[in-house]
Amino acid sequence: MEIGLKIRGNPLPPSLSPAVARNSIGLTILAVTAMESAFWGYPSPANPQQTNHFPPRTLYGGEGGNKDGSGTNQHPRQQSPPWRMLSSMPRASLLPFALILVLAPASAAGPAAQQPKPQPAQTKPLFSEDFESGKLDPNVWTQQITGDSAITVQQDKVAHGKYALKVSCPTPAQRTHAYLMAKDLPEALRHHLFGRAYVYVTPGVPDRHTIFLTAGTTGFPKYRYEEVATAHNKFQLTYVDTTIQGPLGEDYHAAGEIPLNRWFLLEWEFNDQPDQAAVWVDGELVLDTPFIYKTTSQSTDLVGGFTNFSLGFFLWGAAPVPFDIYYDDFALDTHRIGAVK
Ligand SMILES: [Ca+2]
Repeated sequence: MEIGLKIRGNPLPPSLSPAVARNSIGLTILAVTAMESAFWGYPSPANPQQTNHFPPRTLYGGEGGNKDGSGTNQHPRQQSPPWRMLSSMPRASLLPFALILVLAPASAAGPAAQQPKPQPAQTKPLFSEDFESGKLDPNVWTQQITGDSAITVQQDKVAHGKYALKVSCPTPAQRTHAYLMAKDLPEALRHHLFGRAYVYVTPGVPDRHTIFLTAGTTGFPKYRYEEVATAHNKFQLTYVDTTIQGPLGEDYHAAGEIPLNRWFLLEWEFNDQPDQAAVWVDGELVLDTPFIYKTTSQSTDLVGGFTNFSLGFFLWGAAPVPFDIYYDDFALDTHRIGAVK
């Protein structure tokens, strides 16, 4: 304690971090104890086997003395216990040596202690597209467009940076689509994935079932997939199998409301084991639902692996008025990605 107070009373060397200081105080006490031990010959914590010059039971007085309890035959040192004597002159004389022992390793550790801790690297999502190249990489994206629908990378309306994607339905239409499609998704996303995109819908969405994005198998438009869609201005989460004839293997659930004429943060979760999907808007959960194949009650591996992704719009019914949807900062990963940081 005495040494510790002295260290605290003086400015610590810059290299002496709090952790090093704590260790130094401990080492100081240990060093003084060891020196006391060497000097007076009683065991130190570092060397409990050390031979004592005096019988151990008499070191601190309590059980020392004659058999008759008079205590008159104690060794002169025992009459004044060594730790009491060391608390005055001997301990003070040992202090410089103890400080040398303590501060030398602390100084040697200085440069290492000054080095800042390595910060964890910013983890980039497994798949991401911010459109900042100003164009679409044909090695990543293919396009599926019908009618007058269009896909452009533009600068008029962006969530972040200089560019964002625009998909448009410029004239009243029916059963049309404009999809940006990626294939060969990373293996880690094959059965369970999370997505994030900034979305701007204007002036509104068709009242009919309109898909924003899907994750599913190859074979568009005949494929199995989960989707984030809208119908009647609500969000709709759907499992669909368009590979079969007759009634589609479809399970859909709706909730919430599509924000219009402003950027919003759209997040989604697609799970195929078991089948389930969720959607968040601006960080708030809108809908979280399982999917069950209606004819067989199967509820896992309905898709059979997410290998392809579609982003844009797919209109099942009629669009009585034109509409545009902008996307920016699209990303996929194995966990929720959250807002752009
Ligand atoms: Ca951007």
